[in-house]
Amino acid sequence: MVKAIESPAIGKHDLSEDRLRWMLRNMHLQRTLDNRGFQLNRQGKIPFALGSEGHEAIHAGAAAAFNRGKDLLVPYYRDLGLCVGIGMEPLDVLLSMFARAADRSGGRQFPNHYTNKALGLQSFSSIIAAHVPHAVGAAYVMKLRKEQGRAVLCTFGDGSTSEGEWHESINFAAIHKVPIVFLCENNEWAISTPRSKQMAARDIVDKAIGYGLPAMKIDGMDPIAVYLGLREALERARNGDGPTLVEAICYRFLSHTTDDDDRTYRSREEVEKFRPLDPVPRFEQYLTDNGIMTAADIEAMKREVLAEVNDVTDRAEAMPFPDASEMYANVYEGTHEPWL
Ligand SMILES: Cc1ncc(C[n+]2csc(CCOP(=O)(O)OP(=O)(O)O)c2C)c(N)n1
Ligand SMILES: [Mg+2]
Repeated sequence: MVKAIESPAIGKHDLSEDRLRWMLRNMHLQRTLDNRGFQLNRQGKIPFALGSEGHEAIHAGAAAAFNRGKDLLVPYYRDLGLCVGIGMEPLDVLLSMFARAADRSGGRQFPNHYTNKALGLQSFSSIIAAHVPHAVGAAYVMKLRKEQGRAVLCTFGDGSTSEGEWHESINFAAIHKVPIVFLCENNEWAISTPRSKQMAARDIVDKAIGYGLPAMKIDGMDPIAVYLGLREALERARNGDGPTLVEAICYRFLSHTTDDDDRTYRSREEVEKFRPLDPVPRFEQYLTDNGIMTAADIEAMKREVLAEVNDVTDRAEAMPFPDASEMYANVYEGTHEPWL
């Protein structure tokens, strides 16, 4: 089954007005935190930052469909908004950027590589698609233990679907019908490699057909469409009906990271062509058109988000770095607890 959800999915959802406002706040929080990372990098205060501008609707919609306290999230580095959306504190984002000792990885993990066991947010690596077999393994454990009502949500970019590990994982998950949803955040680029140089298939959902996996392609610039698609796919997994591949179409508006300059490989015209699809103003328009928020409400929300981000920036910056004596703690020795 390959299917598309019409977008915008407006009027066909069960989300309360409070939940819709929460989604917009999540999107603003993500963008504000992203901007803060780029600012701090340019000020020379942090070595590296990564933006997810253009992915906000995917993150808000997926977070709304995620079942906190039950589901497991195995994300990738561009998922700041999704991690915050399932409950990660903005302070943790800044502690990761500043590499402070109070960071959950002790200030030693790469920025944007979050973890939080209590939230079911599994640590992952930068190696493209290396986390996908881990996610499938976790879902296999859920199946072996006959745990109903739980699922794994595993995300990755379009480029990751060219990796051997991705194909092996999808194949295994489909054969064993493990409770997992594979969410591809298709932003057209893998650093400087456009999708046309990454794969000959027209759509990423096409790859599911060869593995006998249900798939759906959705508008990743519309948080409601993402919520509806993910809710359906996660429910299927939680009910024991196996995995689904969801392809969410979005666009990467910024350079890959602060170490990259996208002007060297793509035109400004291309970036501007996608601007009208920017999920943040598009969703604001929906909320004001439907009388859910006024322009003044949105301005107040943005000010409140900025004040929170300013506060956690100051707090994180004031905290100490890890002590050098901690360098090898939990690397070659130390406590180890299983995840599930
Ligand atoms: C196995 C492997 N090869 C190459 C890299 C270098 N690399 C880091 S991010 C990236 C692009 C991945 O693109 P995509 O999966 O589309 O995710 P996006 O960054 O676009 O969200 C590459 C090639 C890597 N980290 N791991
Ligand atoms: Mg990509």
